[in-house]
Amino acid sequence: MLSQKMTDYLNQQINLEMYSSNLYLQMGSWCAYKGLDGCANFLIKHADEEMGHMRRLLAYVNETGSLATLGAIEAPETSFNSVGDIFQKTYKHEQLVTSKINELVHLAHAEKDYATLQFLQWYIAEQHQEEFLFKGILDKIEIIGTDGQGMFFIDREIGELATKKGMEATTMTSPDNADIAV
Ligand code: OFO
Repeated sequence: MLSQKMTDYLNQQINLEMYSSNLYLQMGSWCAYKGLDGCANFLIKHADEEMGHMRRLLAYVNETGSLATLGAIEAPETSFNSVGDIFQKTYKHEQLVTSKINELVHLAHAEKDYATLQFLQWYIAEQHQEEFLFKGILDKIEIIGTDGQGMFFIDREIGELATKKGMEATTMTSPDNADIAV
């Protein structure tokens, strides 16, 4: 059984994961509008993954006998300066998500809530992968550049990552959670 405080924190995380999904979907929409199909595919696929993160939390809260609740979700920004701007923002956003997961972990420790601590292990590993992924994209943008043909290559590279990321996520998923794998 979850404490009220833990229920509230987990519900806030549900909201943040939904916001993450909307943010990446909006970014994907901007890329599609600009003709950057590789970046659009990657970001829209990533938006789906964030919904998976949300559903995993929602299932856990309800399994404990608490009520998972959906609050209002802040609208994401709609215009961006460049692909570099987008991926700097995704990296920064993932760092924020990591800090929120860490807060949940600290609370679970403080409350000796070992079931939630165990549940959160997946998110700790996932956040490591997410930060690694977005930092890698930023490095590619830095190395290749987005001038002239650079943008064409960046878009292709990021489009290819959409497939690779799916493979990584599959191998990270524990058998217990396979039904909600993302
Ligand atoms: Fe992109 O991270 Fe969710 O948890």
